[in-house]
Amino acid sequence: MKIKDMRAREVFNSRGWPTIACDIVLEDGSIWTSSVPSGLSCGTQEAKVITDGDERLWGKGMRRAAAIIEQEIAPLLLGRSVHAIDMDLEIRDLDGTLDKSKLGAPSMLAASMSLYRAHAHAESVQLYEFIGYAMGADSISLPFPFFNVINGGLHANNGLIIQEFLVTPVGLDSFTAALDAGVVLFHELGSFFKQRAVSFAYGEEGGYAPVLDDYTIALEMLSEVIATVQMKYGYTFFCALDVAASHLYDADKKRYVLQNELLSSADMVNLYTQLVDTFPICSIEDGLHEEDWEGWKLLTELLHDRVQLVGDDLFVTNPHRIAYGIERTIATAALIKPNQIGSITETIQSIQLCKDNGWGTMLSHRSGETEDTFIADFAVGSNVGQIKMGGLTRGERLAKYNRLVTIEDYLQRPLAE
Ligand code: 2PG
Ligand code: MG
Repeated sequence: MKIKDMRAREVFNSRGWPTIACDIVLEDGSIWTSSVPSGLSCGTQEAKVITDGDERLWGKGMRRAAAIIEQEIAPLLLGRSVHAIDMDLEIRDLDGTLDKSKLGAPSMLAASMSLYRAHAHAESVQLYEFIGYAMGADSISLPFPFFNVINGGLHANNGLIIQEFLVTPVGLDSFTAALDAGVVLFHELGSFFKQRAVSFAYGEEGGYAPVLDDYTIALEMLSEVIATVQMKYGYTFFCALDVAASHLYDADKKRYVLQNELLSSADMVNLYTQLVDTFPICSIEDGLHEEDWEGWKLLTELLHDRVQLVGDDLFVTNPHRIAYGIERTIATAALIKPNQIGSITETIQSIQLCKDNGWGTMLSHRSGETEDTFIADFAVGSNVGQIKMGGLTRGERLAKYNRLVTIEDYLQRPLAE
């Protein structure tokens, strides 16, 4: 089926900052729209974003990015039969840079997502099925969710230096059951904060942002609520952390700054060992700075068989950086964010690389999200295994949880042909 038209426009993300949406119009008149998220605690090696840089909206406008889609990407694709993978790679070649600085990651990714949607439609399959075919998967599966129930770091201004305190239920037989358990824990945690007179707002990712200035206290409270939920409802949870440690590193002092302490990489590894000894932690993301490869090596040596060690800013979904980590046995899993690399096809390659080497993969939203639910389908089709999509408030987060519930329903009760 041929591509008849391609449009793009500036829209706004969950933080009220500009981003872009792209439509692909097929010859049957169907319109396939995608919009891209943006991060706040970004890795420096992420693919580049092109902003307007003029007076409007403090230079953050995305009209230039929209024009790039209409004026540079569209001429390559218009009038041709939609083919997501081939076209994605052609867009990458059109950009021709390593960091996507010519066309910009948002323009390239918005086009890429719409191409996948349009191609799925042309094949008369659901997006998650199409991604499964694109990856040559024998079967597809729902991911294990990690709920970001306490927000800190750059995602909240509450004094907590650790960015994300996540929980994941274990031993449940469906995504819907896991979501149920997450909802129970989320509301029990809210009641707990109210009972203890801990005032809270909601953070950027829809979790609680309690006014606490000590991450140990946050972990103690979370563990207490996990124990209560286990006793009252029979659900078992593990915790996970995204420390986002690049943002704790003071380059002048060459130390990590944690609650007024100055810590070396080895001190940080000691700290994680103590935390893992004390709390039910199963996964730590970005425990160290994105260029602290030596520290990461030590962290991996000491903790690889006790917790999953996830690289986010460290790998930025880039197959070259992931391959470097795999060769040197640094980390045991990669966080996967399509907008860090700028196309769905390259994101698939990164997932594949991890899988081929026995690594874990966790698909991730960004803190500045839109209502787009692409990552829900992507998680299923790519068998990514794990996903984080925020807490259990805010429509842009719940849209993704709800899409996964819908996909699970379609898989359990197939739609009539
Ligand atoms: C992270 C992400 C998503 P941001 O660090 O993992 O949770 O945050 O989108 O702000 O980079
Ligand atoms: Mg992260």
